[in-house]
Amino acid sequence: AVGKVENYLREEIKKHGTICFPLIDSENSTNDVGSIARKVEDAGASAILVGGSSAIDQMELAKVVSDIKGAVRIPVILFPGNVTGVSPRADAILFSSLLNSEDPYFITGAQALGALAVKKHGIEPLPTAYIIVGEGTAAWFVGKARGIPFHKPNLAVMYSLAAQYMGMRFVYLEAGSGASQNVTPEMVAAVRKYYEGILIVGGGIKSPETAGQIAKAGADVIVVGTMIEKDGDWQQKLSSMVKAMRQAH
Ligand code: 1GP
Repeated sequence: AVGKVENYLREEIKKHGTICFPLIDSENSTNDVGSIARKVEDAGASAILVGGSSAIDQMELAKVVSDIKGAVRIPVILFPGNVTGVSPRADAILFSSLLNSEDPYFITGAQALGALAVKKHGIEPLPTAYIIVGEGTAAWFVGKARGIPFHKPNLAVMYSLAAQYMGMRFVYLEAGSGASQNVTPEMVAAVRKYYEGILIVGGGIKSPETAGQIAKAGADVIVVGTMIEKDGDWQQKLSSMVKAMRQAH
């Protein structure tokens, strides 16, 4: 069933066209994660993703989630790289299957191991097909993905439509954190034409121009990670990116 967070996200998308999920990495973040969260909320974020591809320290992750929850009103959504990414106080989780992994662990194994913890903590699961595009990033390497070539949008369409037919209400086209190339607007547009769910796009997006193009191509959600905390005026830049996403519609 569709839960509270998902309904809220659907409303936000209806209102703004494309919304932004800044990603806060529980491992690389500074001590004052609360103030960063407040800044991204002020910049216009609709929710905050908390992740880390190797979330080693679950106590640290729990504290990061807790600090963010105490600082903002927007939902905190877990973006786990493994079972260790499940944390009690989050509002929701991108309950993801890495569809183009070559290792069943990342398709159904980790999911089975983590499912009861999600239930126990009352975290809302957002059924997500995680699809990795390109090669050479940490997500690609750790997830043993057979990355979809950037110039083969049809392959992304095939996976996305399969995800829809399997009941997944979210598709996340992921170029990988810090990717030198982002998912192309052409690929986003091709998937948009067929996939009837919430389309998330991320990896290597760090300018208002790119954010605008991807929003225009039909992304519902754009994830921005690496850019946060990068330079002195990142907050200003993030808010320009959010504006560009909204103006694309
Ligand atoms: C990574 O898509 C996200 O999972 C964000 O990527 O860090 O490159 O913004 P960046």
